[in-house]
Amino acid sequence: LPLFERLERRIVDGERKGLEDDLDEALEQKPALDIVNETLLSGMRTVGELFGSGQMQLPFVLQSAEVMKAAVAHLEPHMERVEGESGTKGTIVLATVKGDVHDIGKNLVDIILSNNGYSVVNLGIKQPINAILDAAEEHDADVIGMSGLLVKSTVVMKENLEEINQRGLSARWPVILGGAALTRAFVEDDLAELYAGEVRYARDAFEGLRL
Ligand code: B1M
Repeated sequence: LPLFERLERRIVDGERKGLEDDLDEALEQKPALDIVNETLLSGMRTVGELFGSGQMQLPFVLQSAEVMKAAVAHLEPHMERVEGESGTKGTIVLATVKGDVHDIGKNLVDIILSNNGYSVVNLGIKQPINAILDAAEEHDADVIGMSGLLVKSTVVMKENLEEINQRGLSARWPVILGGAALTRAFVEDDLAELYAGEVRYARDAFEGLRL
């Protein structure tokens, strides 16, 4: 297979051997972020479709995710960064919500924001709202970012916003929400209506950066 098709295939097949060599070759032709966005994410989309239609079993999805993570880790040092202002633009506390283990997208958001001058406190996966609010307080965060890929995570996000409201903290923390199960309309119409502060939807890591 040609290089970029082979790389995409590696994600789908969860084939790690020779990954780094292919990525190095790809880096000679394209910026690291283009490789992520055009090739690797396309492979992950295929994995999602195969899994969703019952053509791929969970352990293989996990393998694909591992290869995806290894690829992103290999590419990260090559990603463009804004020099000389690391962490000076503001602080975001970032977490995958309670009950959800998906973290590839969240970690991409971390990389993109960190490389562009924001300080990111990445709490990891399955984070209850208490932990998110404690970290936001401790780090004097400017924004809270929540990620979730499961449909049930959209419910958790709603409950989290209600909890922030109830604690009277919504004016203090604007919230950015992202993840494949959300829609812009759900966040910016339904959730924005119930949240007393500002809540916005980010379709991808770059929209997160812009917000
Ligand atoms: Co799971 N999984 N998974 N999974 N998985 C999905 C989400 C699913 C859609 C697959 C499918 O059925 N087609 C489905 C959810 C269905 C639903 O809820 N209706 C699903 C399921 C069902 C499950 C399990 C329940 C399976 C099971 O156990 N039977 C289980 C859940 C466990 C749990 O969470 N409690 C599970 C487990 C797993 C693995 C562990 C095997 C693995 C995750 C590994 C990991 O993350 N460390 C996995 C994977 C890999 C997927 C798919 C195939 C790919 C997800 C991914 O990494 N995409 C996924 C299919 C899909 O999404 N269509 C699927 C690449 C990533 C870069 O995209 O995270 O969307 P994404 O991030 C994007 C944007 O959304 C955005 O930016 C990123 C791009 O720039 N973004 C943000 C994300 N967060 C943001 C935050 C922001 C801003 C932007 O600001 C705060």
